[in-house]
Amino acid sequence: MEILVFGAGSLGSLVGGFCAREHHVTLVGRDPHVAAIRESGLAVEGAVEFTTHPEARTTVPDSADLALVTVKSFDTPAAGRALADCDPEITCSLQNGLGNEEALAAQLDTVLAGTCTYGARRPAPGRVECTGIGEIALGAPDGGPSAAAERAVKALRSAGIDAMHDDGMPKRLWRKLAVNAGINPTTALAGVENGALADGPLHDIASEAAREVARVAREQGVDLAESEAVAALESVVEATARNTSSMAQDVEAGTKTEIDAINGAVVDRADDRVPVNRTLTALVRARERGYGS
Ligand code: KPL
Repeated sequence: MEILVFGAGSLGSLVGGFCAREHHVTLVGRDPHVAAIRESGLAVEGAVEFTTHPEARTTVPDSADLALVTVKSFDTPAAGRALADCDPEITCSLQNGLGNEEALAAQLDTVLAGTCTYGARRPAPGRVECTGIGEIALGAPDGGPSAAAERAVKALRSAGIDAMHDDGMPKRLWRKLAVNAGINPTTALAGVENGALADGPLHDIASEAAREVARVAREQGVDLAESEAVAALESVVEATARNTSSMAQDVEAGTKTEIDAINGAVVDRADDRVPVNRTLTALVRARERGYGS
């Protein structure tokens, strides 16, 4: 299969690295990572160790059977426009936040929703570290059976990725949103690793943010209990205790965060009924405005 990974950050590089063991993979990203892969291949380290040689480019190729989108949520509309040129048969979002599938579907035909719990870090150009083996779940964004998801899952599994087709993606996406809405801004504002949310006031803030997300999910017709959202958050905090969340990394690096697609998306749907998400959104946006000052 011709697989295109759009976004050669840590997750895109890891998934692309796995896929390149079985398929023809094009990894679209930025230099110096892309140049280093062209020069010496992509070294996958950590929980699995191998070197692969995906095609690495800064622009999209002419065609692809399956496109995996791994860019930050604020780059999704641009990803959709760039991918429209190569018109992939199936496009799958493996991103944080709400609204990515809609943004891609504005430009592309068959778009799937996806979640990924593999952990990854990019220590240097040309290298990616697998910090935790997880799973990828794919399915139709509105739920229900999907032949495209079956096909994509088969391709990922043949490359050694633990992948599954979920016909209940809306609930899975909202549960993931609850986890990210609790962990990401709280760790980013406090400047701590995920494990610091195991107890105490930071746990209480993150759990309340997750509870609010569950309430909004139910208003949108998705049956997510508050207890389930908090249990999911606590289990991710435990499993990723030594990780620095993506938003904490962004704030530390002074780069744009995904606050709009995570907590901001919850606020957009419920406003004053989600005071914790509203406060976290305002605080992270204020931090972003203060970069460089
Ligand atoms: O998805 C994540 C992120 O950092 O964006 C979690 C699950 C919180 C792991 O760090």
